[in-house]
Amino acid sequence: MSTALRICPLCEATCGLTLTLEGSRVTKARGDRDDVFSQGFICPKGASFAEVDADPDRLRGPLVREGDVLREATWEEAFDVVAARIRPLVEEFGPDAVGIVLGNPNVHTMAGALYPPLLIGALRTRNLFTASTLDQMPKHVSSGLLFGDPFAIPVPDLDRTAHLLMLGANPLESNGSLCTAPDFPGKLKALRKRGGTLTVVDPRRTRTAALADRHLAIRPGADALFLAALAHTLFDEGLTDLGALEGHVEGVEDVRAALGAFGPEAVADACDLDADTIRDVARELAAAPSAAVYGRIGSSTVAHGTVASWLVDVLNVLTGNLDRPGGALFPLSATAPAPRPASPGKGFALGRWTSRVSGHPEAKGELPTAALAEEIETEGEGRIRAVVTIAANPVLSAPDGRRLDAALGALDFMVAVDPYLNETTRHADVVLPPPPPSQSAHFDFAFNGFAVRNQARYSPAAVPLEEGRMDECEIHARLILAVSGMHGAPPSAVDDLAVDAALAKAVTQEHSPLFGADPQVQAGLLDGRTGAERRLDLMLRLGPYGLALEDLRQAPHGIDLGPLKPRIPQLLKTRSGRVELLPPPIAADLPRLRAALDAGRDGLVLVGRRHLRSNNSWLHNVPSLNGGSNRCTLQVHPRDADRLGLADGKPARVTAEGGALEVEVEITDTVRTGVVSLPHGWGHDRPGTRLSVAAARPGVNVNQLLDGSRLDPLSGTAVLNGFPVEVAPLP
Ligand SMILES: Nc1nc2c(c(=O)[nH]1)N[C@H]1C(S)=C(S)[C@@H](COP(=O)(O)OP(=O)(O)OC[C@H]3O[C@@H](n4cnc5c(=O)[nH]c(N)nc54)[C@H](O)[C@@H]3O)O[C@H]1N2
Ligand SMILES: Nc1nc2c(c(=O)[nH]1)N[C@H]1C(S)=C(S)[C@@H](COP(=O)(O)OP(=O)(O)OC[C@H]3O[C@@H](n4cnc5c(=O)[nH]c(N)nc54)[C@H](O)[C@@H]3O)O[C@H]1N2
Ligand code: SF4
Ligand SMILES: [Mo]
Repeated sequence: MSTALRICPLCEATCGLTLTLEGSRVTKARGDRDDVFSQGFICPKGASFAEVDADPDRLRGPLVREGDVLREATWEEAFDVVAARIRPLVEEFGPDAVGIVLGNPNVHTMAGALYPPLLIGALRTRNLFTASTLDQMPKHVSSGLLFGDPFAIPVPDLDRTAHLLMLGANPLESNGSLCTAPDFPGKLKALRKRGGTLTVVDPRRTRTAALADRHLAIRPGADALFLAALAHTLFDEGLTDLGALEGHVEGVEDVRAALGAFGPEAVADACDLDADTIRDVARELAAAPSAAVYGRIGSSTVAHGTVASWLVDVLNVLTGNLDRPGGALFPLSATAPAPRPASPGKGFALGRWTSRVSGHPEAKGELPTAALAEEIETEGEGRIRAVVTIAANPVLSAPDGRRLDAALGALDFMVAVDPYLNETTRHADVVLPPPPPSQSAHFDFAFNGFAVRNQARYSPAAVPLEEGRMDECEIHARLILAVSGMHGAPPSAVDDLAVDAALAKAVTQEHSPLFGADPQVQAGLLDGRTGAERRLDLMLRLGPYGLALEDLRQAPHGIDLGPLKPRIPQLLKTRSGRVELLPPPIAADLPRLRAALDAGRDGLVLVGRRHLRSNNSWLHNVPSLNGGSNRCTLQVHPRDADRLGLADGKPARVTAEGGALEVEVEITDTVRTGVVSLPHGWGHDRPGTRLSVAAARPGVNVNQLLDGSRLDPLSGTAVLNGFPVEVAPLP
């Protein structure tokens, strides 16, 4: 028996795990008490790492389609088929004939961080779809517009803040998002213990809300109105104070004018909150010695998601809490490029191109995932004929899965990089399965950039690659070669190109630690057994802390790089070099928000929820994570149940614009009146999958209720929360 350390890849908290190994098998996982960041914290998902890792339904080798059957194949055969089938489509129909679909686990693997940008670069397709337009794209857009950088996302300073106003997030189940913080629950308890206050805005009385000083059960979709009224009150009562940001912000008076129509009385009814409460929240925010406003999924995947995300940071700015300790700060990760001197940047542009069928503007180079099906189905130049999915299950995670299911089935060619044969990958012609996480090295390229403390940790693979397996980095590299006409070249060529490009740039940048160095010599100095390791080593060397891979190897429990520090004005990349508080695209969207004041509010709306033992669509196949209280039920308030004639434990029919489904009712007053809640990621009842546990308790796909037409227009993000439904008992 031995142990190995591994950062948990199952949510954004990135806890350090200590794995128990018997031979090359993981038998147990516990929290690593010496981890510099997570200090031993673990949740039930992390504790089930061994089971997740050893799931017998994980594919062991590639699959290649022969007629209706996906048969086992060698890696050589599989990549031969990819090259032979995709290249002719690109050559005949151009790069846009290939759609790329990237799912959430890409932010939880080294491969997913390092290679998809190269794949996109190699294919040069504009048909890029990711989980971001089902999730956080509104925040990228608001940050791009405010700060000139879509990745400059401030995170609440959980360990030091005196006041946290949290909207549409339930970290006691999700363990946090766009705020990487192991033991988020403990940090909220510590906030209250040191005399701080927590306000939670959520139409459900979640476990997080139960911990709060104040819970506001807002009407779904109304967060932007509520936040606008808070800002309105700050202006109205002379409570704005930019503090150290003074001189670094433009447009404050424009925001005051733009929000004139959104006083507390004006929004109260739409939010279903009283005006005095809204005023109190604004006053407390202004009076707190330090405060952070933080919004997630419930304020993002809604009709006014970008405006709400913008207002979150407008409030942080107006109260002087942006970029100050105890407020909302910008992390600086060890693999971020070394900071350049403060100077105006290029700004952030939206809508540089539009989608072919519905004319949706691109955001951050992406088109709305909700529009993927129509881009496959609709004849004409630029139609998607082949799809590459990597770690994505859009048949369950995106609106109108049935339509997408049919569209994927009608493609000329599809390749999936995925460990499972599931609702989406069952349509692939080639499936390329990565090894389980114990056999992969890990570094959090993405989440360190959203972490509440700067730190760096590296886990080498805990056990060697099993016979017949291929590392996911190599799968990605070979895939890039196969689709770009370089099939057969060594996969290291992909990493070499990336290293050469990064070095060529760095040596010309005065602020780079390698300014003026000889790129060839530097390339020769890189350390690492794999291309991915060498690239990590290079990014660390080019980064702000002067680290190298060897430093991380020497510190297996991680290196603490200290609390977050102010970064304005250095990080701003707007054209003005300042925070641009009222960006024109936001101003142009405010009339739509104003119209929401008069929208009808009768009828039921649906919101989602997450369970501590869930992970979107893909952990339902692990027995200990499926069952108990983790069930796919429709939560209904007792008064609504009475009115509608619904009974606890009995089936109901839910109908909306995208279709209807039948699901068991759970009566609970944790959900407010006028709102029902159904979790996502369920609906494992399609044929042709290999998910024996999930298929036995399939649940229903909530996203079938949507037809893909409801989007936040600025970000192309699907409205997954707060859409109208009808519910009736089933005889
Ligand atoms: N109604 C509703 N819909 C939602 C949401 C909601 O709140 N409500 N949430 C949305 C959000 S926030 C997100 S992020 C999306 C997620 O949407 P997706 O990313 O499409 O879905 P996931 O369920 O995360 O599945 C990802 C896929 O990755 C595979 N996978 C797991 N581990 C690995 C790995 O190591 N490598 C590779 N290559 N593949 C792997 C899984 O088998 C699965 O097929 O769903 C969105 N959909
Ligand atoms: N256990 C578990 N953890 C996860 C995941 C998982 O599936 N399971 N998924 C991971 C992913 S991909 C992500 S993006 C994060 C998401 O992390 P969170 O953002 O914390 O997501 P949720 O737990 O879904 O919490 C969203 C809350 O928003 C509320 N809500 C819905 N509509 C509205 C609204 O209009 N206004 C307001 N104010 N609230 C609203 C819902 O009731 C819900 O409680 O979690 C990650 N962690
Ligand atoms: S909180 Fe997230 S990262 Fe930590 S053990 Fe649980 S699933 Fe893993
Ligand atoms: Mo997500």
